[in-house]
Amino acid sequence: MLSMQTETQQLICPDIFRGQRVLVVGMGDTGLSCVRFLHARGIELAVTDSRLTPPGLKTLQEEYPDVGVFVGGFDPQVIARADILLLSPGVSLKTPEIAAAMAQGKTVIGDIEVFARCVDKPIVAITGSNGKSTVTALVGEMARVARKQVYVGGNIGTPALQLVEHNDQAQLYVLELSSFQLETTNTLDAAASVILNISEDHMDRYTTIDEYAEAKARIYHGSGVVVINQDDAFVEILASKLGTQRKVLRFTLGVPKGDYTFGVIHKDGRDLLARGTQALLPVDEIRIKGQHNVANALAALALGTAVGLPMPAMLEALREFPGLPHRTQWVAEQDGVQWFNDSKATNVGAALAAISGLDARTLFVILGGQGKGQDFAPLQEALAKRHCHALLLGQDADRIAAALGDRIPQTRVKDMAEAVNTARQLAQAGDVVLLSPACASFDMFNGYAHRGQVFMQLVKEALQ
Ligand code: UMA
Ligand code: ADP
Repeated sequence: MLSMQTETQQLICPDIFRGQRVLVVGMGDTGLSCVRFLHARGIELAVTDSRLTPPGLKTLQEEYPDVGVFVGGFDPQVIARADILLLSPGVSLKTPEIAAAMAQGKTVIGDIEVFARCVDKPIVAITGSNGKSTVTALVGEMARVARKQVYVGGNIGTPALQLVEHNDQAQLYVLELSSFQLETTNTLDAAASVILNISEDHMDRYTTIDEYAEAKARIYHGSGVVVINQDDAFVEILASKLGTQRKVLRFTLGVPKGDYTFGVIHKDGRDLLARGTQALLPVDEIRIKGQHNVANALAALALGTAVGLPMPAMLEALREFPGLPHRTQWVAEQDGVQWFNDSKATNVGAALAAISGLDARTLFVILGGQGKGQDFAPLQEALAKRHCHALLLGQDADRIAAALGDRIPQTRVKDMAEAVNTARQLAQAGDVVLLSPACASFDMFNGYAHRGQVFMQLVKEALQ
């Protein structure tokens, strides 16, 4: 009986790429999800990765021994045999072999484009330099509280194509989209979309911040509701190019003007989230803390409203959502010193949010790692406004030291253990120790989560 059901179960978009040969480029999580998707539909495919031993290689060879695998570089002859290149987000369109394939007229798309062509349920799409995962998880939570069958994925972790087989029961998809994913997406028509903010990131992949912003602006393609951060001039400029036909909802940390704007109003000495003049929820009842999270909450309310989620369910989710790990996550308190893990702050904009958002007598901030070509000068400005001490580590410690200059007290440390021990010795009651590196972690760790876990473990040991 069960097998009969499986046999008769309809695959979504069974005929996509019928008769065409697809080369999956990249053998990470996205690449594997693409192989699974294509293989289930009987599409002729092969896989390539520039790395010699990409993470998905073993699984691929075990689960799909019939699929051709080409590692250690992109072979033009392998590319020549394909009609379509299904590109993983970690591979830039500027990679010479990929650019050459495009110049020859080959179709180059990403997994989100395939997703967009397949599913027929509303999509909430979220991008921005910072806050994407928080807002994605929050909108997902709001939908769950509203008892919607919701599927959450994309850059937040679960590759989007892993969600498509649920399309029959799905009532809503919530996707976090990176600029990398948006570069290869052409026909997405999200029911609601947002660019949360734009600040420098990935400047090792983009020539200018405008190029990076243009990639993000692709999220607004289509006819759905556009959610705009009124406090971000860059986002306003991008949205102004959309024409006057689109439905727009806005959010601001200021007082909202009109029913189409979410913001903060002040009543009886309290700050309240509001839609226009209508008060919704006291800010201090939102469980995730900091001004940046107030902005995230407002963005989530606007997105949820755009897809018809009931307000009481959305507010309940705001009261309950505890936040995601490694985002300004409270770790410990001892001798009056608070320790926070903000390892997910992989760019300057994110670190600024945590640095400005935490009260402390002296703020000890651990910075450093791979700077991705960013300008670190804004860190000096933010740190100079408060009593602080920077602990610098990793590949770009020298560049950060130069940007902080003599104005900011600083100590160079060789690794995270030394950073934690130094902070332990220097910090006194009323101080805060914050890991908010403003950098990627791959010079010393397997990723931001690994960096955060190592930090939390070291803090635990140091406080014993
Ligand atoms: N790589 C190569 N050669 C290849 C393919 C990849 O060197 O042929 C490198 C990439 O440069 C990158 C790494 O391998 O450094 C991983 O790339 P990938 O495309 O295989 O990544 P996936 O494992 O498929 O994971 C991707 C996202 N990663 C990137 O975009 C780098 C994941 O976001 C996402 O969760 C996943 O798809 C599912 O959608 C992670 C991320 O770091 C969290 N994203 C960046 C960010 O948030 O800043 C954009
Ligand atoms: P993303 O998925 O875009 O990296 P996250 O929600 O994972 O965003 O948060 C990453 C870091 O960015 C957090 O640790 C926090 O310091 C910072 N952050 C979160 N939301 C915002 C925001 N709205 N504006 C600026 N910084 C933010």
